[in-house]
Amino acid sequence: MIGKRAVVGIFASAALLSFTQCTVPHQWSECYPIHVPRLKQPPCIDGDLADWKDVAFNDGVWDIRRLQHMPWFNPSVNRLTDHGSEPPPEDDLSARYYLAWDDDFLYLGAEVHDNVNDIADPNHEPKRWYFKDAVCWFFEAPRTGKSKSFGEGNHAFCFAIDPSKPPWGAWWRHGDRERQYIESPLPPEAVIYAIRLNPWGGSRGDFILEARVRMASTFGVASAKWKVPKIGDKYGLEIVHTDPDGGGYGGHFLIYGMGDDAATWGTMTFVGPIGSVVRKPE
Ligand SMILES: [Ca+2]
Ligand SMILES: [Ca+2]
Ligand SMILES: [Ca+2]
Repeated sequence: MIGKRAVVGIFASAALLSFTQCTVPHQWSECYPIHVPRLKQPPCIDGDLADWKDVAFNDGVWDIRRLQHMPWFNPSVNRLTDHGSEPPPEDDLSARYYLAWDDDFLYLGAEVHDNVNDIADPNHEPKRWYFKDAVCWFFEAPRTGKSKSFGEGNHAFCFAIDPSKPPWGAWWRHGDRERQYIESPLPPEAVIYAIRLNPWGGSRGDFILEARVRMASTFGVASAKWKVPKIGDKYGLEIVHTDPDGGGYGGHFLIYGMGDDAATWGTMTFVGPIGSVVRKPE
């Protein structure tokens, strides 16, 4: 017979195990499920997410206050820069990120409140998206969970928030069998994207980013083993959002992961279409 003390002990152990899994690097991804819906209709890439955001993955607003409570939070990496005339941290940067898919494309979206649009980089190089305002989605395609810094199967699709769309504006970092890092613009056949600055009329730093990336032209080119995803497949996911706001090496949000090690990233699952949130009639 199991006594009351033993039952309490079992529940305490289960709670401790669950708590541990949710807080230890490399083990938290199951605690933060990312279910990415398939779209029934391809959206128009025009800088307005209204045609798909209600049926995409979105887990609410991210700002530094929320990030502080995440198990992957590292204050030396997840940080915003104070130039002396900054608004409160939550007004320095906050964003919603959207993700969806179909047989051909990943659809990426962001609605961002930022106080300053900053794409001026005194030491500009095409690959230095992380010295500018930029949103970057890191994928491990497919998910292996093996610890490594970066390499085959890892892809980052990075968008500098420059509405003039320079040749380096949509960037692709990836690895293959021989090379850990390959840095190049996303090929024109692989990407369409749109940026709208100040979409709500409140700040010239606010923006909407809408993009689609062709999987066969990126994942499929880098690895002969890659296959078109199907419902139930899993990829690794991390979002890196950089916000220098006039400084040198600026601020970052790292979401679902701790950097270039794919084993620290979240796990996204490809799921079927979802419906919009239904509000209760009055
Ligand atoms: Ca649209
Ligand atoms: Ca900012
Ligand atoms: Ca900014």
